[in-house]
Parts: sequence; structure tokens; C-alpha cells
Amino acid sequence: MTNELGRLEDLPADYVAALRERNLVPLWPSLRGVLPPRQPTRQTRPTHWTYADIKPLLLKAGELTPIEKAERRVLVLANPGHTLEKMQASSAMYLGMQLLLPGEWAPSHRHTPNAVRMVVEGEGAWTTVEGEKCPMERGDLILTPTGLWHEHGHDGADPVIWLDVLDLPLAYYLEVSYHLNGARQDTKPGEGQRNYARAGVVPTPVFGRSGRRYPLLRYPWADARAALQSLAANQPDLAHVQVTYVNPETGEDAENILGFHALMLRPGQTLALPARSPAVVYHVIEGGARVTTESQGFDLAPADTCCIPGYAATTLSNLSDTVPAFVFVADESPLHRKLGVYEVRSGDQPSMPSQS
Ligand code: 1HN
Repeated sequence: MTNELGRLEDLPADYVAALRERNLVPLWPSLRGVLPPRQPTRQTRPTHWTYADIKPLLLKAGELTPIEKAERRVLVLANPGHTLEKMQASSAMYLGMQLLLPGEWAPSHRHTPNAVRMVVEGEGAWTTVEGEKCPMERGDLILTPTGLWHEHGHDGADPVIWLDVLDLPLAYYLEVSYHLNGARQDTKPGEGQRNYARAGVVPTPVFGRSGRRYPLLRYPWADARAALQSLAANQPDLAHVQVTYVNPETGEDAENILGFHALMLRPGQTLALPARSPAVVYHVIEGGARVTTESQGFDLAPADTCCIPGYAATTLSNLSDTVPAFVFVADESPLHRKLGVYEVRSGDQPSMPSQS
């Protein structure tokens, strides 16, 4: 169906007014807008945020706004395609860079959106999640899933900065976003990390399993990095050297809505990724990477972050010929799979999910 549909202007003004007075709207003038041919309309624009830009402005926020006046001292990485006021990186993803200064405490709360933190810089901070005190070291991924109490503290000497990734825009859109404040948590040492210390071996179900939805809360960078290097060394022809952060008891995605991965680009490697339905965030942990889509290319330095809309074929290139690049990837794939709209395209051919 490519025929032109009737426009609102084609209708008598008094008819449109009569509809509007009764909270009624004709569909056909807007049908192509909400259901465009072949490819969805995306407000998400390819956007690059450099750490060189963010860091001084975030440190300035540390001077301007005490933690008591901020609760969470964050500069939001807002996608201009959604308008900055919406504070979204994509339709479902929120990104923020958070600063905690030595001695500061970001009080305990819990909320409906799911969050993770990817530690960018600094030592001595911790996040306590449901009483489990998780040290924050560079490259660590720490989960604070929906409903779990969490607070941040800092016993070190220098500022600590991390990247927050939340499904806040989705929760807000669904009108389910709210929080509860709590008292400082009593802490116990990292239970999850002692139980799930090695991949491939997990406590036996009848004896040792927690049965918790989130048995592992901290994924140390040293382990993810070692897994990537081992994978790359063992499979020299493997192009997509990537690991996914999962629930070690079930193998399912670590959280319900957003997916989290760590990717290694070999020295000099260029990796062509097909167009997929979810929007994707790339954040460089180590090294440098060029991220290119049809319309744009970004050179990412360490701690730089970019967002690429869904349905956009993307090429990732290591900027170095001598050292690997390590990239943290967050995407909307668990959500898309649950909704049944997950799609990988070859060329620009739609591959809409169907019955067959
Ligand atoms: C939140 O709870 C944190 O706990 C950071 O560090 C950023 C943005 C929106 C809503 C909740 C945190 C957040 C947030």
C-alpha cells in the first residue's frame, strides 16, 4: 500500500472540531506517521559524548553542588534527537556520568527502573546492594536491578566517576517509575562474588543455589577482560569477540530489559555489524575505537560513550594496530526479544518476525 492517505486538511474544520471536542481523532491522516513503511521512525540520533568534555564539567558540579543537594551527582548524556529535557540516550536507555567525592555518601534508595554502573575512574568507592558491599574498580559492572536497595560511598582519596545505564525512559513511559528512600544498609561482604567466582562452575542447585533473581551483583573487569583475551587467543578467526553479562545460575541476561556485553577488538580489527532493531550504547573501557554508521562516524577515546539508533548497520574499528580495544556495550536486546520485535537485517531487508 503506497497510496496517499487523506489529510487532516481534507476534512471539514467543523467535523475535526466535533471529533476533538469528544476526544476523538481520525487515524488515516496520522497512520503513516505511526506505522511507516519498512523502517521505524527513530528519534534516537547517533550521538558521541567525550570524556574530555564530561570530566571537567562533572568535577565542576562537585564544586557547585554538594551531594546533599544532589543525592546523585550526575550529568545526563542526553540524546538531542529526543530533546535534552527528556534525558534519554535512546527510547529505552538512560545514560549518566556520576561523580562521588572522597567521604561522600549517596543515600540508600530503591526504585522501579533497573540500573547498572560501569566504573570509569578512581579507587575506593563502593556500592552496597541489598547489604552486599561491592567495591568499585575501573571496568567493573555492578547491577542495581529493579527494587533492590542501593547506596554509594567513597573511602578513597580521589574523585570516583562511573557510567550509569538505566531503563528509566521505558519505566517512565510505562508510568511505573518511582523510588523509596531507606536507611543506611548494614553490610556483609560480597556473597555473590564468592559463590560465583568462576565461569562454568556454579553451586549445585540442591545445596548451594541462592534461587535469587540476581545472584551476582558485581562483575569484575579483570574477569571479563581475561575471558575476552582467552576467547580471542583460542579462536583466532572469531570476529565477534564478545561476552554477555548473565545470571550465572540461569544463563539469562543479567537484567530484564537492557543487555550488557564486553567486546574486544583485536589490534587493527574492523568489525561490521548488521542492522539490528535495538539501539546500542558503546563505551570504551580501554583503547580506542571508531564507531561508524551510514550517516556518521565517531572516534572514541577511553571513557568516551556513543549511542547508535536501532536498525542502523554499524562498523567498529580498533584505532590501534598494536593493542586491543575493550568496549562495554549496552543495548535493548532483552526488551526487544521479550516484545518479539528483535530483528537482525541483512542488507536493508526487513526481517520482520513472523509465524514461520
Ligand atoms: C539512581 O538511582 C542512580 O543510584 C543514578 O546511583 C542515576 C538516575 C535516575 C534515577 C535513579 C544511583 C539515577 C538513579
